[in-house]
Amino acid sequence: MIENTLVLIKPDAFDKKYTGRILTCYEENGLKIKALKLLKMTPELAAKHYAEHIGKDFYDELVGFMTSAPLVAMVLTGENAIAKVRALNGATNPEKAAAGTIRKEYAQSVQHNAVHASDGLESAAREIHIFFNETEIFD
Ligand code: RTP
Ligand code: MG
Repeated sequence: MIENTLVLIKPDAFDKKYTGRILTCYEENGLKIKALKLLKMTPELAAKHYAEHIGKDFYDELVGFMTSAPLVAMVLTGENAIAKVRALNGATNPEKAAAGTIRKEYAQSVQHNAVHASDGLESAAREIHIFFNETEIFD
């Protein structure tokens, strides 16, 4: 099934100039960019995007980090894009991420872990529309 997914290159990886290498990884694995922008998250945007994590012990630190500096937001599309991108990203904690995954290569810690990707069809549809309107998404 062709799916769309919302991907963020988080402030740590953007600041370290890993954007090009991360985009190349996605493109070389059959994914296509449908939308792309640079932005700084606000606490309000973070609360929408991370609604499922509000109240967890890591939430305040997560929002502090995600709002600290610019990040890259994109919509990727392709066959099984949601699972494919999460496999390319690797485990949340880079210490547990498999060799060759983006988090193994480019992440420092469970918090500063380089990338985000939607975890299902419902979250993908919800997250895409937090960051992009229809005029910014191309086929
Ligand atoms: P993501 O949403 O970023 O693609 O990653 P994920 O599904 O693998 O991780 P999730 O459980 O959704 O957590 C969202 C982000 O919160 C930070 N986090 N910190 N124990 C902790 O300190 C902790 N747990 C999660 C990470 O930045 C994670 O990507
Ligand atoms: Mg998640």
